[in-house]
This record gives sequence, C-alpha cells and structure tokens, in this order.
Amino acid sequence: MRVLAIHPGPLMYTKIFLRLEPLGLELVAAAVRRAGHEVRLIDLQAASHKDYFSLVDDWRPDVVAFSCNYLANVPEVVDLAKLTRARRPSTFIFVGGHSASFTAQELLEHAGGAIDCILKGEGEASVAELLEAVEHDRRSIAQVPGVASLDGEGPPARLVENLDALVPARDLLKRRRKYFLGTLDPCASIEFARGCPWDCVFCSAWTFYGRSYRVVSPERAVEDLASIREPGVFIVDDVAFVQAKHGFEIGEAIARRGIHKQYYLETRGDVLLRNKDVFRMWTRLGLAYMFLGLEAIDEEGLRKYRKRISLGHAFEALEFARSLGIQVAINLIADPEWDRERFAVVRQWCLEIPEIVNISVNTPYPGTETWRTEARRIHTRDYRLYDIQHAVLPTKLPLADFYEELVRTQRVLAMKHMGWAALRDLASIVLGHLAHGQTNFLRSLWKFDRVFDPKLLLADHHRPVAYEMKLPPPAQAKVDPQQLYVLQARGRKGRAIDDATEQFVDATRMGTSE
Ligand code: B12
Ligand code: SF4
Repeated sequence: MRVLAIHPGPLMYTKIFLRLEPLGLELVAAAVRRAGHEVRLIDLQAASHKDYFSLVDDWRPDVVAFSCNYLANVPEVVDLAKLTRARRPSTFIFVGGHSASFTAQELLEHAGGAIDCILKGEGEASVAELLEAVEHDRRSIAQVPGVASLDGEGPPARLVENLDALVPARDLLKRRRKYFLGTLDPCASIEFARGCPWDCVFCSAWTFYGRSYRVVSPERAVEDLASIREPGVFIVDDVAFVQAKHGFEIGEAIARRGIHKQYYLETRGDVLLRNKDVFRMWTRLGLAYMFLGLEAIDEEGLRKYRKRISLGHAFEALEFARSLGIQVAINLIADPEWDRERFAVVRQWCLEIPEIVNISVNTPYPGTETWRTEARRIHTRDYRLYDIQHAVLPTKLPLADFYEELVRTQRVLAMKHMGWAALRDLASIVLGHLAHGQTNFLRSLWKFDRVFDPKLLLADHHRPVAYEMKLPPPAQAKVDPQQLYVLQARGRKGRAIDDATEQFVDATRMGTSE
C-alpha cells in the first residue's frame, strides 16, 4: 500500500527558536517500510498545507497517518483528516503520537468518522499489524494492540522490546536543511534512551511510557550517529545521561569512531551534579548547549512544583553547567497566579545571569497527575492554547496584563541572545552558516516581536473554537498512576538502570507511583 505520514505544523516556540525533525514519525515510517509498504513523509513544520494536498492528489495514498504529539495540534489534525476524507473517501486515516494516545476517544469524536482509528503508544510496535488488518480485513483493526476506534478499543498498547532494532527513516524527510536549533544550523535528532524513571506531577513523559526507561546500546547509538550528515545533533532524551555508565560508553565509542558533532541535550540539575564527569567528557566531544529544567528561582516556587531539589542544589547545578563553558538554557514556569511584582523579580534575576532563560506558562495536560488534581478550573477548552505559551488557568492579573508582563519578561530575556548584539557575538558562526547556505538561525534573530506579541496572545483566546477539549474529571486528591499509563508499567524491571540509580531516582522523585 501507499502510506503517507504527516507531522502537523509549528507551534509558537518552533516559529523562532528551533525547528526539529519529527524523529518519532521517521521511526514509524521506517517500520511501515520494513513491512513492505511504500512510504512518503511530509512535515508541515517545513511545508505548507497546499504541499500536503498536492501530494495527496498526485500520489493518491491508500493510508494517511498523522502524528499528534502536541495537544495544540489537535484541531489542525482533525481538520486535515476531514479534508483528506472529503478528497479521498476510501483512504484509511489514522493518528498516533503522545497527545493522540491520551485523548483518543475525543479525537475520534471530533473527527466524526474522518479518523478511522488512533494507534496509541509506540507506533513501531503495532503499525505493521494495523496495516495488515487495513489491507486484508478492516473489521479486525479493533484487535490490534493500542487501537482505539469508534467501535471500541483493542488490547493495551505494546512496548517496543529492543530499541536497537529501530532505525529512523531519515532519508524520507525532504528539506532537511530547515531543521535547526539556535546556532546548530542545520541540526538532526537522535535518541539514546526512551522514557523517564521520575514521576513529576506536571509531566506526561513518564505516564506515556508506564514509567519505564530503556536504552539504546552504545554500539547502535554510535552507528546511528555516524549516519547523520548534519553537524548539529539534538539528543531528544527527556533526561540525558541518567546513568553515567551509559553516557561514558556512548562517549567513548564516539571518540573511537572520531565523530565530530555539536550536541544539544536536556537534563536535570541533580543528574548533572551526580554525573559531572560524563558531562565534562561530552563537553570535550562537542556538547554545545544544555537545557536545565530549573522551574523556579525561589523555594516557594520549587515547593509548588514539588521539586525535591533545594534552591542551593539548583544553583550549584547551574554553577557547574556554567563552568563547562557551554551555552546553558534554563526553563522557568510562570504561574497564572503571578503578579507584576513577581514578573519584575524574575526579569531582574534573569538579567543578572548569563544563561538563556525560557519562560513557559504552567499548563495542565491530559495524561498528567495535575490534570486530575488541579482544583483551579481551566478557563479555556481551546486545544490550540495548550502550548505552554498561553494561560489556560485563570490568571490573577487581568489576562491582557498577564500577557503584557509575560512577553515583556520573555523579550528582555530573548534580547540578551538575539538581534544585533547576538549577531556581533556570533558573527563567525553566522558567516559559517551563510557559507553553507544556512539561514535559519540568522533569520530567527529578528523574528521575536512578530511572534511574541501580547495582543496576538490575547486575540488567540477570542478565535472561534471548532473543537472543544474534554474537561478533566472532578479534581481528586490522589491519583492512581495506573489510570494514567498508556504503556503498561513493568515496575522496577521496566527500568534499565542500576540499583544505585534507582535509589537516587527514588530519593529525588515527586510522586508516589510504584
Ligand atoms: C524532543 C521534544 C521536542 C522537540 C522536537 C519535537 C518534534 N519536532 O517532534 C522540540 C524541542 C522542538 C519540542 C518542542 C515543544 N515541545 Co516537546 N518534547 C520533546 C520530547 C522531550 C521527546 C519527543 C521525542 O522526540 N521523543 C522520541 C520519539 C521517538 O518519540 P515520539 O516523538 O513520541 O514518537 C513516538 C510515539 O509518540 C509514537 N508516534 C509519534 N507519531 C506517531 C504517528 C503515528 C501515525 C503513530 C502510529 C505513532 C506515532 O510513535 C513514536 C515512536 O515510538 C517530548 C517528551 C516525550 N518523552 O515524549 C516533549 C513533549 C512532546 N513536548 C511537549 C511540549 C509542551 C512542547 C512545546 C509545546 C513546548 C514549548 N516550549 O513551547 C514545543 C512545541 C513544539 C512544536 N511542535 O511546535 C510536551 C507535550 C505536551 C502535550 N501533551 O502537548 C512533551 C510531552 C513534554 C512534556 N514533558 O510535557 N519538543
Ligand atoms: S524528570 Fe520529570 S519533568 Fe523531566 S521528563 Fe521526567 S517526569 Fe518529566
């Protein structure tokens, strides 16, 4: 069969700071190809809806598969599915990905029959079986693990047993030069581990994977890395180098192969402090950017996010990251409760430090514990606003003032690293990009005001809402994690970490899951 795989369009953040290849969809596409089908892939972060429909009309796919990792993309995916169905009534249309897995039934209902099914969990695990059913016996699709359709649900989603068997179909992605992350332009993505052993209440990374943690072997990781042409590499792991041994082994294999790249990774402050030598080694190998989830700059804020890390520890991690001599970015979560004074304090603090500071807005997502425990009523059911740049919980300040303060703060922070000053500091890097025809980073330097504008943010709340998000269930004091998991939990044996690391995780995690 001809199978067309689609990643939806960009959200606010991706319009300026970065644009990254849809690695998950490339992995699913590879599994489809392995099963003997013809596959094409289109990424609407780098192509238009018109390009997509031309492809549908010219290539006439038998199957269309959407990726829906981001909740904010739900309306776009539903609309595209409906328009595709109208053009090609017999095409089988299905959706997979992170958010689709947590909102399967409501997605199907919004689509009113335009989506044949949702395939929950890891696409590689069951996509071949689903396509087999589509080709030979459509009535049997509801028996495929992870399938949800209007006729009912199949058995629970299956877990990929061996990550080493996976190879992303990077060759299917046209316009690879469109992908960049700051000065890493162009930039590819790679996965060294999947899942997260922690259980933060505001996060769905662990609930998706049943709190499992699996690793790619060092040999396989390096083989994949060696096949990447781009000089920049984004390591997509939720928390990089949870276990020092894994990080060292991959690093040593990279050094042996003589691979020279620049890397971006995200990790936790406590992991950084525990595994300092690994991060030192990676700095020598080309680590250029590190993103640290600090979340708050005061004890009250940290308590609110129930971070079992003291402020002293968080700053120690920041100090250490700084000492590596690389570009460090941190994230702070702005709560809708913030008033003008709180924003002013944050602005001041951020101006005093050299790091890139990213501010996101506290947003409860389906699939998280907070979704079921948050007593504050969400004040919008518009999926498009769930991009952690908009306020979906009631704000203490009038909404217009909240956005004014938020953007003012974000602008102050962004300007430290954008515009003419950035160009002056990074002139040699930018000239290098231009010599290779890469302009993504250069163009990003002046885009801020066009995208981050308090009036635009406010206006977004007044757009007509075609699809209303399902409300969370009545707030509960305590949630059984089993109710949240997409992939079934395997307990301790599902986490490929040694006992010392398991104990370390236990001492630093927020939740109470097994
Ligand atoms: C890497 C990453 C990014 C990257 C790259 C995203 C990209 N282009 O795909 C960047 C940095 C750009 C990014 C940005 C954002 N991200 Co992000 N990101 C992640 C992260 C850490 C890993 C995703 C990943 O690559 N995993 C590895 C691959 C192999 O897995 P995967 O993509 O999930 O794909 C698998 C399955 O989902 C499924 N699947 C996926 N597509 C399909 C399609 C079909 C047909 C099928 C059957 C299956 C299937 O099978 C795949 C293989 O197993 C996740 C956390 C997580 N662990 O999921 C957060 C996460 C997805 N991001 C999140 C958020 C909030 C954002 C932002 C909105 C944040 C912001 N700062 O503004 C932006 C928006 C980006 C945009 N689309 O415009 C949230 C999503 C919340 C939600 N429910 O919507 C997550 C879950 C993080 C979290 N802890 O809450 N992100
Ligand atoms: S450490 Fe917490 S926030 Fe980070 S991915 Fe794991 S569960 Fe999510």
